[in-house]
Amino acid sequence: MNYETLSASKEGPLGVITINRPDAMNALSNKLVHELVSALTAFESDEDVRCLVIAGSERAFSAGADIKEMADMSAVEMSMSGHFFPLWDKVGKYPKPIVGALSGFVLGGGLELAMSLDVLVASETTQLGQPEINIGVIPGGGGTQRLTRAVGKYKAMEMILTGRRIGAEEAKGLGLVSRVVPKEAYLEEAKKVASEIASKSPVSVRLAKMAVNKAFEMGLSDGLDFERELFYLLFASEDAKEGMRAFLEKRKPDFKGK
Ligand code: CO8
Repeated sequence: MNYETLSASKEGPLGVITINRPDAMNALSNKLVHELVSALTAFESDEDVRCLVIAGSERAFSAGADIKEMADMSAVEMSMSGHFFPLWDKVGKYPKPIVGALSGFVLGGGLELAMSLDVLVASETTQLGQPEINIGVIPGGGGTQRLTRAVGKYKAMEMILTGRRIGAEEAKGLGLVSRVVPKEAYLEEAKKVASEIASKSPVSVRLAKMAVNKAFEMGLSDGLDFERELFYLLFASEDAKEGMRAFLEKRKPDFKGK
């Protein structure tokens, strides 16, 4: 597929999406989010794609929603099906694992996009923030909820109420990114992590992602029950039998996603 605002390509078992609006700091325009969801949907139905990577450029993963586009919009226009808002939840509910390759500005909707992904690799130049307060709005793509769950109430309040950005190392200390690497290496490192995930059973990866995400929605007791049901369910998969047999036979497993 050809897209205007991003590129999407396959690299072995990886689906790689690169956001590409250099003139606007990769701001998330309506078109961009539609194309992003369309690329995600295409990779979802491609059985060869076992893990995705979403990257921007070295200068900006994304500086958030497109302010030029939003400035004159009405609430009604935003909530209608032609706009990306009704589509947005698909990103956070995506079934396959996604590694975010972060560098430069990761702001507003850009940080909300990152926080909808599963593993975040950041270049040491990364700056993360929710600056919406500076333009008279608030995070609208999940920031008040996901940032609070990721870093706790007080840091989230500070970031959201002041709009202040934090650097990659501070973000790592807060558990907001998984790892920080030099700027030359962030994309390769993200692909390395994605390849490692892609080598596992797609069935157990999918259920593991589902179970971890449920931790944000359920109480502990219900969450533990949910996890146990998924654990039992995996014993119906060929991959679980293969994985355990391969361990006992001292060889690498050959996971088929069945
Ligand atoms: N939207 C549109 N254009 C942008 C955006 C943006 N978010 N960010 C940067 N640009 C444009 C600039 O207007 C400028 O364009 P031009 O050359 O035509 O004037 C170009 O990118 C380069 O930007 P700067 O000249 O400002 O570059 P600097 O290096 O001086 O500054 C910053 C970089 C710090 C990133 C600065 O551009 C900035 O503060 N940008 C705005 C960040 C922001 O406020 N983001 C939040 C937006 S609101 C939001 O995200 C709500 C989320 C709602 C949910 C969305 C779910 C998807």
